[in-house]
Amino acid sequence: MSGLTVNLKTPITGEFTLNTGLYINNEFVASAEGKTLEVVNPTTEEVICSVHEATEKDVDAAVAAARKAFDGAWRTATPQERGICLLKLADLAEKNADLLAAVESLDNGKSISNARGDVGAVVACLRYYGGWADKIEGKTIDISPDMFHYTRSEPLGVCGQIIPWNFPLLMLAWKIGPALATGNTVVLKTAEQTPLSALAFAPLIKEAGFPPGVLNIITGFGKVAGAAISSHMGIDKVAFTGSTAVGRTIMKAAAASNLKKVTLELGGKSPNIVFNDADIDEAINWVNFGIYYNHGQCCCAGSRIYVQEGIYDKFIAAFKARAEENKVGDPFHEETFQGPQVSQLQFDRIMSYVKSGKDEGATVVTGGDRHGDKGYFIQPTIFADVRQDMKIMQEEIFGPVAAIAKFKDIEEVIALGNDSNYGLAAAVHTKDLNTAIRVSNALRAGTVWVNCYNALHHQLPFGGYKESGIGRELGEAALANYTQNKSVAIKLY
Ligand code: TXE
Repeated sequence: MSGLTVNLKTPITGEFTLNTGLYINNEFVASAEGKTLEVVNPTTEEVICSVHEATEKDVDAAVAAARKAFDGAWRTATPQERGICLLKLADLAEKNADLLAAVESLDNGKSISNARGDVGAVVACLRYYGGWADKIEGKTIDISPDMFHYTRSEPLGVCGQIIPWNFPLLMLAWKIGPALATGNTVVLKTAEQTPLSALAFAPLIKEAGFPPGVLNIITGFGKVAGAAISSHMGIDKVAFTGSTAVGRTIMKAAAASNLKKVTLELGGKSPNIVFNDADIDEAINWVNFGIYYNHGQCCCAGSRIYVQEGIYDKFIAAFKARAEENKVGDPFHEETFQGPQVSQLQFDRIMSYVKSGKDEGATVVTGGDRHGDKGYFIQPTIFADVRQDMKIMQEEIFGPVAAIAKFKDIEEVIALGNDSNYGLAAAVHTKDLNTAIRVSNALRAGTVWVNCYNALHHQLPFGGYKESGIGRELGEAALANYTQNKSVAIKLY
């Protein structure tokens, strides 16, 4: 493939031209080996276009560009200048919101209303970190009248960032925001399933005033470009969002190469707990949103639903009615809530979990099948009476499949909630403040929501306990992932 652009069309944008090359040094270039990868529309199962596929040589080129920028223009930029670039990037993303959202829906299959929400969150995240750029401070530490001690919060260097397909543009923003605000340079690899929104975003980087090489975006496969990033000797830090299995591989590669710093945001199997005294209509809305938002493709999806015995039957009947109202279909229809799953592979994985739920004897309350006969659509599915040892209660399904079980009391549900290798998120629905606080404190999860779900915000740290990850995204906490402390000790004469 020699071309570096393709003409595409969506119902929102009409025809537009998209760059398909690798974005290195503020320009689109062809992959060194001329390889490409096909991008499939999950709604139609048809190929949208091909984009350039980065291999090891391209990773080397991107790392060289990022290193040059780190040692040069980005190092000499003032913190305020870094912040201004990020703020401009946020403005440009906002200006191009329709295009970015439409490309996201086309490529990922998420409903256009969700895609617009994602772009809004991208803008907010970039602005937030733009504001942080000139507030990264050190300390003076008084030890002796004959010495002067201070610390500096310095960038790590060249950061490799590997992101998944469930929130392609939002994960990009979560990753680049804190990295660039703190003075690092970046080589970011998109997921092979969903490279297009990052390609639509990339030209904004130069327009925002970032010097060449500060932010490089490459498209490619995990086992090739992703592996080259995690084992690269010229990369100082790798940040990853994706499966726990690949997270382990990346950590091993980091250890075996140059001991680059590692942060991981991995899978989850988050408990969503509904007590007898909860406002049942509210709880059902949040439980529905917790599991079916983004088609269940959320690391923090509330996929284990524990309902107290006094309201169990009533809850299941009402939740069934609510889930059946979710509009499944064409992501470009304004009223659509749930589009297709991202790929054939994910569709097959989810359907095999649905089969296992049926085989292990859980009760199908609704759904349990594909939706329609074209595209990777799956019916919103509810399993009730799910035993704790069933696969669908233990493993991350990453699809629109809810597993529900009954519990008696607070001690039992805390034990059930914590009975998982994961610890990303959890939620509690109750009107009793004591119950809410006791359960929130006892659950081993990085985030707990009370009487709501998926209430993420760029100001709040987000990340996992246990096998759900290392480090925190968002908020002030994410800055620590991208800085290192230097102590300077000065002898006074
Ligand atoms: O993820 P992968 P997959 C979970 C979810 C899902 C499962 C599998 O349960 O069903 O993972 O999804 C890159 N070295 N999550 O297979 O493979 C890859 O190119 C370096 C949770 O799609 O982890 C992509 O950019 N990189 C999740 C990214 O890793 C590698 C989001 C994610 O892909 C690599 C997505 C390698 N050896 C899936 N292999 C969340 N936490 O939100 C792959 N990659």
